[in-house]
Amino acid sequence: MEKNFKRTLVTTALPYANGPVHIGHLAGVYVPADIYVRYLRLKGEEVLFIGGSDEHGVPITIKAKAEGVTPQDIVDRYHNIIKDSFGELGISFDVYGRTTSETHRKMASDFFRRLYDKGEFVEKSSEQLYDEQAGQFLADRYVTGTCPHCGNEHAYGDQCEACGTSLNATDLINPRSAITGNVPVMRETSHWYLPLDKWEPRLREWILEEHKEWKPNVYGQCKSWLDLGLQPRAVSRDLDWGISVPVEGAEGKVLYVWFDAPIGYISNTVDCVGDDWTKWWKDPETRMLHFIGKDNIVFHCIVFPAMLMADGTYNLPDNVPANEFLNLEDDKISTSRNWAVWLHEYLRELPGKQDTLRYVLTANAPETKDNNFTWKDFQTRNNSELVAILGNFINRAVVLAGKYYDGKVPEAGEFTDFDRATMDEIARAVAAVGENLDNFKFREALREAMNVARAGNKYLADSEPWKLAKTDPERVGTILNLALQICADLAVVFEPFLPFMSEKLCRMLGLESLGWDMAGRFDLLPAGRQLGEVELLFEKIEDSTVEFQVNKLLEAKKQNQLAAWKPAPVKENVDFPTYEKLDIRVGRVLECEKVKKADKLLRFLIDDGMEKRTIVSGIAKHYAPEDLIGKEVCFIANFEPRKLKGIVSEGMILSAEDADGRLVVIGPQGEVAPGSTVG
Ligand code: B3M
Ligand code: ZN
Repeated sequence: MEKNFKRTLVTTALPYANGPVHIGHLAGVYVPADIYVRYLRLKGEEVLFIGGSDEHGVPITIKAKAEGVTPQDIVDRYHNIIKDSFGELGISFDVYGRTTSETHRKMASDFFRRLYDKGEFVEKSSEQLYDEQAGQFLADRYVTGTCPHCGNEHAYGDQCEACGTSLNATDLINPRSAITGNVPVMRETSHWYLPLDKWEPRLREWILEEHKEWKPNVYGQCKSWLDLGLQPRAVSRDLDWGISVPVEGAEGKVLYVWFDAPIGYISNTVDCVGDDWTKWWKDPETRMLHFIGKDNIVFHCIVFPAMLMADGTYNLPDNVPANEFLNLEDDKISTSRNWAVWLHEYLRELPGKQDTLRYVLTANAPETKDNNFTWKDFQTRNNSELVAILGNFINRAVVLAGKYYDGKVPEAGEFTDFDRATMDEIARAVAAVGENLDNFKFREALREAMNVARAGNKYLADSEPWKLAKTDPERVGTILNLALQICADLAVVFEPFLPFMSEKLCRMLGLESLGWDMAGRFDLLPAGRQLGEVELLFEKIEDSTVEFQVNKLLEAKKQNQLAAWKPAPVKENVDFPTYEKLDIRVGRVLECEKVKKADKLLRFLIDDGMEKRTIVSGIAKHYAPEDLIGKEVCFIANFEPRKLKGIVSEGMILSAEDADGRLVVIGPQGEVAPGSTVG
């Protein structure tokens, strides 16, 4: 529905403060939201950008238990890490709050109480999963089991991450306690339920009829949930971490984290603007957007809107531009497996490279489907796009102005058709940037912004002002004037994407403030303006940087494999005569070489005490042949000969395999004559 709005409220999912944020969070939510907000600000629109940490819920208590500290310790630690790293990446929140604040406790508690007093909840007793050893009820992530929809064996009690279905703990097949691993028992408890079924007709109308413009991935998910039929959802839990249910006799019960967390958007607004908050939440002329990842769609499109409908005085979101997931080096990002690029570590290890990360994550944004981040691609995009196109063009324009015009903006003469064609292409690309941003198409918007730089680069390369300095100085002035105007356009169009670069560029060009209406103009810099000092905008990323990062990931993978490794189970018993049949001996390696066209195989010539025998062994990946020559090895002497790559192998060399899959050849610890038997 097209409406005219006066202002926009932008919220971003509140990350659980049980760990730092990683590139998956950034690409899915925070970078696109920040780009959008910066764009609106450049357009002079009234906008409020809300972020904060989600500090309740089971993920926090599980982490606290694992570390033997309090949940408060956990959220204090991670809230600060997350907040600081967002700030350093230039995510320009107007407020970054937390759901353990007093404002929030009161806001969420009052919200519940209002709905309670209006009779919007249904109180129901039911049998819930209970861990007798831990002495507590199990809900949400305290319980894992098999998803009834897709069969994933590691589904959580609130959601299956494999198929995205939102679940109740009692839906799980073969449930297990995440605290003790025990099979839970059923125990009676009572909770308050929000009857989503009551709101289903309105939700259907509102989403399926009135918001056909939502992204297909969001609209499609909503439709399939609505088509399955909505059930009442419990909004309280038996837990000791959270906001107490404000009803007499509800001791030991807290608000369900997904009830309180979205209210966090409201309380953080209050913390930011005080009494003015109602304008942002209740004035129909305010537009509300939720930026989230795909696993949060149901809560933002169905549960939270139903809460807002039940209250009846709030606006509903106008759009929920949710993204899909980002993978890392072709593997699912995973906090528990440490398969992630953590923002706070990135900022420490690649200082000053915020814009490169913002650029790469936007260029690969998982907007319509899951996407992949690789360090190689990160390097390529930095070196051949940011350095070679954007940085190179700006640097050339400014350096040439330094060389021929003492660092001043030259006077422009008559523009030629060639100049005009460049201007037209830039005006087209700038308009396309805006249009794509309006439609939450950030990748395409970035590509078009880059096209402005491409056009500039091509303009300088084709017009070759350095060749005209002697013969046609006036033309040189025109070319450089236009090139510098294009630089000013770049400062504007890239501000939402690469704010650090844009700020430096503004300093170089003497631009004091930016507005979106400046983009695509060619009169932003007056002739005669003295340019500032030339600053380096982007640096090449060396192979060693990429190698360091890739090795770090490989190390994480190795640690995981080691942690998961278990020795193979012992095989069935054999009796002594069977054992005796095996003839194991010591041999000395006389020759050892790689087998041609077989990258795993080594050919050995072994002195077995009587004669020389050839053995082919699959350990080429683990040894350099020359390192084995002269060594004593153990081998099975009566192993049936077999042909490998055309070579007859007369035996088998023994080696051990460790958790890494590394093979280590087995030999005697002391000196032994070749041919000695082993047993
Ligand atoms: N903390 C889930 C998540 O981080 C949750 C989002 C809350 S948004 C109100 O994926
Ligand atoms: Zn599932």
